[in-house]
Amino acid sequence: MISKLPRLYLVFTLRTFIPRRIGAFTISRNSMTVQKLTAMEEALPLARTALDEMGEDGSFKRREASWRNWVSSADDAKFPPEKDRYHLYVAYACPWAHRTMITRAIKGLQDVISVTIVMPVWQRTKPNDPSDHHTGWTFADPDSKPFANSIGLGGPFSPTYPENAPDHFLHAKNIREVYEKVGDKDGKYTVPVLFDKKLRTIVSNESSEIIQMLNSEFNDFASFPEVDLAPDHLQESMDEVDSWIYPSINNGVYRCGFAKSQQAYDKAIEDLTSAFDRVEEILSKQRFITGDTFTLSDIRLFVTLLRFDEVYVVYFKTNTRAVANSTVLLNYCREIYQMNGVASTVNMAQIKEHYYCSHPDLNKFSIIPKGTDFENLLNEPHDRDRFFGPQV
Ligand SMILES: N[C@@H](CCC(=O)N[C@@H](CS)C(=O)NCC(=O)O)C(=O)O
Repeated sequence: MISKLPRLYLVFTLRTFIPRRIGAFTISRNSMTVQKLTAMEEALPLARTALDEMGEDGSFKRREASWRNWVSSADDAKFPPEKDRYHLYVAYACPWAHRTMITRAIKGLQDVISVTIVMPVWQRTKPNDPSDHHTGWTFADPDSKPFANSIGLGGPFSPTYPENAPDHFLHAKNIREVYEKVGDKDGKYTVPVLFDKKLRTIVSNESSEIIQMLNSEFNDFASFPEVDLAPDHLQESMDEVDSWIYPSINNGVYRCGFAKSQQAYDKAIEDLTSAFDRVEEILSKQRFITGDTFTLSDIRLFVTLLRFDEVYVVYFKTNTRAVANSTVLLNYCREIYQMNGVASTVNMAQIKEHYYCSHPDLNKFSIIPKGTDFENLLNEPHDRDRFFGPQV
């Protein structure tokens, strides 16, 4: 049956569980996507990181998340909203995970959905298996010793920080083990993970969907149920801005940083630069990205702008622009940073430690550039009150 499928990328609906690989195809079960593997991908072990996701032209091609269930208050829902049933595994460093932490804070769900924050620097996930070179997110381990990067250089990095915790629930050593304990067959061990403590399984590992669930499905328990970050009347505008901000800015910085050909980088930086200018232009005329209301689309944009100057400009070579050079974008970031609970979700030290120290291919000795303390700029008063509109 598979041999009759068209040769390139295919999308079709699968209702039943299907193993990860059939011939030259990979099937991610819950996203229901079938993709033809490149020869390079076929040679790779099952466990893989984003750095392995390359097109034949050297461009970064992010694979879709594989766990795509929804928390829902529908009568027959498998995952109904409940207090203290769901858990988030996140990293301070990860912009996609950061979306979920900000949404949780702004809705006031801290007492409803528990969180574990993984350690910033990726480590070997099967250190006792010489044939397994996968590196990924690990939990804090107070009994472990300081370590170097995955090729034995840089550091020493601490195996524990006060903000990070061991996995008290599943007792996994790393995020890969969480996926393995629930029978994952996809082999990409990403955060954020929305975990169901009752059914002991992953609900979703797709941040764009988790933030929608946090916004709308937990209002019976939220401290701020009246805050709607995705009002119906703005849905179309949100989809429109997300549709170009995601590929050119959110994922655009990764397309720049993970490019393995000049041509791929040139295309990515051109897209990023023009989208950055477009965002600046929009926000010079209105308070938020879809108008006068703060929405999930602002959260999605903010997490990339927050990391832009300290990380992406240097590490991902996105040096055509800087947020600190834009009065408009700096003030936009200030306003969001100063919203209820948002600053407590930001840990710039861990953001920098993660990026600069987790990919020895890009920074062999894991040197962390000093930077100019971008986060401190965000404590200054903002000027966004010049636009009318409700504040969160
Ligand atoms: N589509 C996912 C992407 C998540 C993602 O790529 N997370 C990165 C951290 S920023 C990760 O965990 N990467 C692990 C890896 O590449 O192995 C989402 O938005 O939730």
